Amino acid sequence: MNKEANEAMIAKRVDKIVSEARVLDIHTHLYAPAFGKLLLWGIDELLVYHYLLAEAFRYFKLPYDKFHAMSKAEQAELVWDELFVKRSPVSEACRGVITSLNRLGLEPRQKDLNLLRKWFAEQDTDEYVSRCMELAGVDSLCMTNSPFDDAERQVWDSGFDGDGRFVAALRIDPLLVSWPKTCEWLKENGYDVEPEINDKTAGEVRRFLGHWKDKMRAEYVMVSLPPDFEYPSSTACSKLIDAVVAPFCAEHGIPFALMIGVKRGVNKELKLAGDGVGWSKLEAVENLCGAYPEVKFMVTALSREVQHTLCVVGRKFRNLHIFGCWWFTNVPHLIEEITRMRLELLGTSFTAQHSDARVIDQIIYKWDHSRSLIAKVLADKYIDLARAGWEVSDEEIKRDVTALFGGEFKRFAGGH
Ligand code: HDL
Ligand code: ZN
Repeated sequence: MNKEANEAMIAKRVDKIVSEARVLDIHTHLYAPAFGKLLLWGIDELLVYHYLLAEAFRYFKLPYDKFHAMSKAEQAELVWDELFVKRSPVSEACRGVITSLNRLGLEPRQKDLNLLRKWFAEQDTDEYVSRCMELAGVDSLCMTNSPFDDAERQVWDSGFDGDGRFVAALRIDPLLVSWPKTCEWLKENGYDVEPEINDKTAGEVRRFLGHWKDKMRAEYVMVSLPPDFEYPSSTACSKLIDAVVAPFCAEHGIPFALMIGVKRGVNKELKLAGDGVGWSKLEAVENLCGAYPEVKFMVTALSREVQHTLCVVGRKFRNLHIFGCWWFTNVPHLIEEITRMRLELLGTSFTAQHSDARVIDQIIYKWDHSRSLIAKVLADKYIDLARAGWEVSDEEIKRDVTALFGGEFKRFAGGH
């Protein structure tokens, strides 16, 4: 077979293997069906996703609070009109809605949303969740579980039959980024803490983490941090990492995930859609990984500009697992750029993507779009290998893709 034909064949093989690969989605905002209304799905939820609201508000003239006072169906109509009827849905979040509808067998160019609503209303929740996971090729996914969320805490306190496909992740942002306020909250919830982070307080906060880790059977602890996150520093965040989170994760052998670079509330009028990005220093990650070689750190960064630095830090510390193209980097040209950079600097020792889905139907598009990009980059790398004299087998491609789609995370988190 000549060189061109062989390389075309490699790309074809990679495409097939990647499209069929099973996924562990290691970060989402989805909930198991037992969480009831907390699990979001259907056309209105797809259209009022905060990614689309940010884009639609660029055309809206109405006051923010007037929009927020509307029903989800009314909001969805306005979003559909501005982003899908008046203009081509070329943005990643808009194209995502089209991909998901299309893969579900629905006509995306449906002018009448009520016909789509009628179809979604006829779906059985459990069956629909399974269908979305099957279409997305997602075997299991990690939720984002916050004991600070009243609605969610009620579900945990009332108890429910777990669904093995939905893995818990203990989210602790209020603890680390709003300590004085959270110290009060902990006191009101039965923990003998005080603002000074002394041994007694640290012990009580570790007890709080232990209670929720056990109740949720959480597989890792997660926090999102601002661009100016510094470690070590005199902040409560830094002191709580030292006194509470790092020793807790070391003791329980579970990873500590840091999502770095989010500027919360850049435009508070946009609510969930109002967060922005800042260039984040990564010395904090170097210092953490170096200070706690026994702790497993997972890190993703929000700004494009620091992705290369993050890869280099990953080369320095084997207790650092880099994951996903988070939020504003979850767009085709950056997924391709970041995945290529990571393969070239880290081999397959990272998790290529997570969906960050908030609406279960989204996992269909988020994984469809990412698979085709990851396949393209992987094919390039295998073709480079072939040109260097190394032909990969289908088994080896499957092994590598399994690693990138959750297998490497399992190895890293499991410690084996
Ligand atoms: O902090 C996070 O986990 C982020 O992913 C935010 O939830 C953000 O709103 C989001 O959904 N990004 O995709
Ligand atoms: Zn998220």
